[in-house]
Amino acid sequence: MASEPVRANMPPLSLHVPEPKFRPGDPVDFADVDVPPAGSARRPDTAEPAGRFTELAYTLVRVLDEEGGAVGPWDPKLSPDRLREMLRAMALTRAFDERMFRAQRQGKTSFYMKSTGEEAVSVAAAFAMDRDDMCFPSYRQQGILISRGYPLVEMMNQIYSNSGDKLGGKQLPIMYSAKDHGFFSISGNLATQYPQAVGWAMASAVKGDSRIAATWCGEGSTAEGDFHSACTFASVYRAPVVMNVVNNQWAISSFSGFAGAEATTFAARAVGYGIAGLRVDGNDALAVYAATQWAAERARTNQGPTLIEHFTYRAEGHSTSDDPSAYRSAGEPNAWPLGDPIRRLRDHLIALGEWDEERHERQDKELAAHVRDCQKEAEKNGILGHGLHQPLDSLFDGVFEDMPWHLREQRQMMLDEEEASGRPWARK
Ligand SMILES: Cc1ncc(C[n+]2csc(CCOP(=O)(O)OP(=O)(O)O)c2C)c(N)n1
Ligand SMILES: [Mg+2]
Repeated sequence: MASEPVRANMPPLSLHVPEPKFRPGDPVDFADVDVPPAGSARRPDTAEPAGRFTELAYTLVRVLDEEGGAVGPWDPKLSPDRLREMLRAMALTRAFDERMFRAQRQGKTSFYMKSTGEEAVSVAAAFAMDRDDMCFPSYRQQGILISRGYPLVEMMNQIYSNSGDKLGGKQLPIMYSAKDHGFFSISGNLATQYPQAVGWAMASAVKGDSRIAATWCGEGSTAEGDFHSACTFASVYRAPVVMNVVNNQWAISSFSGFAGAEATTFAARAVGYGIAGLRVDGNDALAVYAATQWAAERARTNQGPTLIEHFTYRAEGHSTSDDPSAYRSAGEPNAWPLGDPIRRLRDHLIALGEWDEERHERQDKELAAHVRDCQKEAEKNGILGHGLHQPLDSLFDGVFEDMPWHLREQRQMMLDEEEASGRPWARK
């Protein structure tokens, strides 16, 4: 019910409710997306005060140009071997995603999340950081684990929650945890990894260690309070941390406007906190590598945190539970002006004379076969709903060092009921 206006001579107040530009069926034109030329952003010294390069929060650091060249001051000048390794890790991430997506459709797991189109964001960052730096990822940075050589079979065991799952079937599929690979347990609660990463980085400094932390969240997650408290702590104590915002334009069915993208960039959040801010072409593996390397050096030399916005596009659904055709135009993924990260790195290597299409195709086939072999191996430990689960009484393990009496009681009740029901999986 509308209330009586207090000031009859004033227009009524109203709110701006963001609306995405394109909905299902709309033709897509991204002409108003500002894409500055590759090589045009300046590269400040890593010791420069953040306030001196605020323009870098509003442009795009880009290295790969439209002809497959690598240009400008951010070119990390990687060897062809290193470029090929990075290309392989990105292609392997995509092959893994394809296979696991299909496994979900075949009913072998309840859930999967792809990172299609965003492989550069995780893989190039993993290549630029040191192996012992600690990563606090969101659920879309499987490329870090893959780049660090974590066994695919272990990832699959977790996805299947089978008897080989090191996490004991206690985590949602894809929420890996691999301490020995510097990969912090993924949490489903958005942005919790941000304060955790800053806290870990502060602890590393307090202990006089030289390891830094890095964290990732989606652009939608920057609307969470945790993102902002993490930025405050990181800024105040100059924590040695690299904070990444993966702006893939969508947060399930909410477009980036609901997290503030209509008014400013996500990298510009850094300006208000007095943190170094970089806005990077997230589909340009060399730009992601260079920005991460720059931010890591800044952190390691006690110059403080960096907030990096990776401007990219979520090429497919949010997860296997999502259907993007219900809320966005099918034309968007192909019209996205920053292209595909794997194709762009491939074209660069081809332009250098260090790769060719035939080798690329052969590699794709090899990787698909490798993933298939790993899948067969993992399925020996079981899939969703087909025996070979974690023992039922392990449900209560791994939480308390000494199980409290009431949990011991509950555990016994469960086992007694299972025994009485005669269900086969009551037995180990
Ligand atoms: C605190 C919290 N709120 C809501 C959700 C439900 N949720 C899961 S993913 C997601 C979208 C996140 O989007 P974004 O941060 O842009 O990351 P992206 O999925 O695009 O990588 C939402 C709303 C959640 N998991 N946690
Ligand atoms: Mg998003």
